[in-house]
Amino acid sequence: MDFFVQNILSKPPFLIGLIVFIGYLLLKRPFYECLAGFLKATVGYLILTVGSGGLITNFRPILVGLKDRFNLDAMVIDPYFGQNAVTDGVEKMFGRTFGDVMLLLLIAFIVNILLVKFSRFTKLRSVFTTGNVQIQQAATAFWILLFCFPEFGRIQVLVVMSIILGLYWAVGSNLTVGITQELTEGAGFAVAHQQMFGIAIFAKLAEKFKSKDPNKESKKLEDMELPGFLSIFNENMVATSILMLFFFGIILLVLGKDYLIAGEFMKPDQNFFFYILETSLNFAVYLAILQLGVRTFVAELTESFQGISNSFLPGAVPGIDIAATFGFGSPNAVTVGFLFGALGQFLTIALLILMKSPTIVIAGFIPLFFDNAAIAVFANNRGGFKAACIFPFISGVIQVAVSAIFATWIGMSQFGGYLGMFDWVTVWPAFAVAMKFLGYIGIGLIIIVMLAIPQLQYRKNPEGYFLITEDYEAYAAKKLNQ
Ligand code: ASC
Repeated sequence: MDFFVQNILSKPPFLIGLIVFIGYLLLKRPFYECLAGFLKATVGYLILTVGSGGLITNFRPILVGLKDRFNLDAMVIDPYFGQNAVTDGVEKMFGRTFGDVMLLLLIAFIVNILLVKFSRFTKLRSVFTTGNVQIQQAATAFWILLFCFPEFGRIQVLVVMSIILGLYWAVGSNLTVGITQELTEGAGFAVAHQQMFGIAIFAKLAEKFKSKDPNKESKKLEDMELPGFLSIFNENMVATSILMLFFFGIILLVLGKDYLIAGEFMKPDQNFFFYILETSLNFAVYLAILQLGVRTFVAELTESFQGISNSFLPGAVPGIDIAATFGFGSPNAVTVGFLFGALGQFLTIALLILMKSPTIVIAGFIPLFFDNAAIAVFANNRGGFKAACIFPFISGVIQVAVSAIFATWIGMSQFGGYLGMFDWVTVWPAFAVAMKFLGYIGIGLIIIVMLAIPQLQYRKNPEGYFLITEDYEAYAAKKLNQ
């Protein structure tokens, strides 16, 4: 069990590879094709993680550098900082450690598969495969639970966490099935990450930006043809490079050459201008790698998963990393979302400082980029350009403001970090309030609301609900005929 969880369940590239392998076996493909599918899926996913990991390791220290540079006593909002804060603080605050993460992951995976197996009743269609983020989420949920129920013993913690986290994973990723199928035109996956409620809500709100007049489509980013010299922004790689040069250029200038050399970001004999140029352009490099990874594995996953959905999980799709959506829709939406998210976050941080908030927040790269870029991708797809600017901005404000308030309330801020991703500044604080003030009734309420969400989704569109995963073309044709 430990072996399976350590090496496969918590390592999405291998889990997805295994799923592809089994899918092809079930489709009765020859063994060498199954093997080739496994390799392409795993290598593709590993390429994606080179892209997203490269972005994270290159740009996170730069943002966090602002904290040291100005000697701020601040909390970083980032899943890894959040996890460290839990590890460090949970013992001091509650005198406890959480050793059951791997067990929890296994229970969650089995429960998730069962919930999807009985989709006739549960209306759940997605299996969460992103174990690396489940580990971070389990850590934060453990803290929240102990904050609400300090008297809980090991078994109680495990039971309540399995139920609430398991429901969050299953219901959250199920919420993204429809919008992701529409974005990818039936690629056959959903999102399993940390902003599932966020993208579902913003995609819904983005519809308000649609023009009522069917002849006047709301402009999407990919439809915009900028004139004159601005036309260079039509090309994604150029647009990303210029905008990031501007964005990180300013931050690196603010940090200053001396700080960067002292912090070993930059070599003493390096030219400052070329250092800024290279660092900023690396953003476009890693984004291109990420998109190559998506292209490599998604086709394999789409095809092979039919083996699984034809036989024992009808109507199901795998839930995968949010970064996979960055290979679809407008590539410029990713950049636009990041920048407007940053605007929202930085303005709110400035407000915290001005208002002398007891907790100051430092922007972390992961919430800044992966949440807000995704929100823009989905908002652009549903509502066009304006939605892709406004919603990431709002998200940025919420990420900072609620993290500051919530992490202070539950006592995590003093340990330097909070997860900070969109669902963890909206859905989970709401869970915490319900459990802290209503106790067991709060737990009951959470369960009822979560179970009701897929039922309500189903009721809104009983004919299309499973058709969208089983036969996307038939679904799209039906929708066009309406
Ligand atoms: C996260 C997290 C990561 C990234 C990655 C994005 O939340 O912990 O490592 O986002 O999953 O591709």
